[in-house]
Amino acid sequence: MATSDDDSEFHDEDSTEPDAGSEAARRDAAGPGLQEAAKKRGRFFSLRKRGEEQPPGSKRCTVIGPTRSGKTALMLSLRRCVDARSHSYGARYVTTIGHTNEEYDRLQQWLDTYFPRGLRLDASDLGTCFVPEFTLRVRQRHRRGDAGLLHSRHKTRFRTFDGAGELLEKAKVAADPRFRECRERLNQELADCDTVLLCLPIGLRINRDQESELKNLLEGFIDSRQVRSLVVCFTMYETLGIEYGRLAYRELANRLAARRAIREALEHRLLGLDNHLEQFHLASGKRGVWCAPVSAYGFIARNGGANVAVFGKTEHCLRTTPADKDGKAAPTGAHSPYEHDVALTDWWRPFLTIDPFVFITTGDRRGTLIHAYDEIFA
Ligand SMILES: Nc1nc2c(ncn2[C@@H]2O[C@H](COP(=O)(O)OP(=O)(O)OP(=O)(O)O)[C@@H](O)[C@H]2O)c(=O)[nH]1
Ligand SMILES: [Mg+2]
Repeated sequence: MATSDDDSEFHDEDSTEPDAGSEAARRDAAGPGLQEAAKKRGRFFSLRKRGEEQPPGSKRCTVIGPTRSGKTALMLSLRRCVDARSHSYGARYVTTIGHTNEEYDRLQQWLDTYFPRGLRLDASDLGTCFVPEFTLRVRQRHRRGDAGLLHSRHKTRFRTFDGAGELLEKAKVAADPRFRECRERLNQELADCDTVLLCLPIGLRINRDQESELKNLLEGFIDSRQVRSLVVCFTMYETLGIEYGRLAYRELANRLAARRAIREALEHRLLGLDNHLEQFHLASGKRGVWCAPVSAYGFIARNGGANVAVFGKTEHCLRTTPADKDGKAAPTGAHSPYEHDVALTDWWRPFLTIDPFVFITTGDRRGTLIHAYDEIFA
């Protein structure tokens, strides 16, 4: 993959902007006048837990995106992406996922249900949402001859949030107390998080109501100082390679192709959002929008083709689908069925789904397909 010369732009440890904890303390000390002013600052401000400090080395990263944009599939694929080293950092960093919480483990268990179905997921229940946590360890690889040199290590505990895209539809949320509860949890996560991972399907248009609520949220992030980075994951990237057959990986796994594809998506299908993304990117030098192409399905190992079968109007499943218990191929449209383990460990290579998290951890995007927002249109 092509290289970008500028790394560590993302890291803002020397930032002069106060964090939520110190901000709250200052506000309390300054009395009601400043508190009033603070209220005007952003719609998430009042939800922020007062004085709450984030433990060092941890990140709160809320995953949002429209219905069926691949949020859950992205989270499901992280471990496999690390294990298969199908990410951009393999040559330089040893990357591992450690400690996980119960909700992350539950997510992993869903693989047992969904992998035999070729990673076709049911639509999320509006009334369920959860906060998977995991620790990402990133250690620079030792190379021969560099004994004695300092090697960088990073360890970040991620707290993420995953809920249904329909939580972005106000009318639906208003209709049921369980939905409202989930939406309140989402609001709370957004108020406390530093990074938002926004999933947008690269080849599809999104529902108008959800798009307009996303715009509202983006306006809130612009006003508030809490969200420092917005990483836009352009999901289902491999679908752009269907027409290339076995050349799909070769055509798409480079910076120029990624930049073109993201620009095309923003200019034609996600037109409603690009203005808001740009405003957030330009709002302060300390904040930024980053664009990362990802695919939970990925490309077929040793073949290069997109690992996707499309059937019906927009239904997708893995092309290399495992046989079900009776030895039959599960979903329509899939390639011939494979033994479960062969499909899982030989053919399934999610594409770069862990990259956004390694980037958030290290601030390093050399050799990746991640672009700063303004590079997309440069
Ligand atoms: N081609 C392709 N399809 C994908 C990919 N990831 C997800 N999908 C498809 O999109 C569907 C929805 O994916 P989910 O991960 O459930 O999407 P979501 O954003 O979590 O959806 P909600 O929770 O209902 O809002 C899946 O059933 C797949 O068919 C991908 O990387 N490539
Ligand atoms: Mg989901």
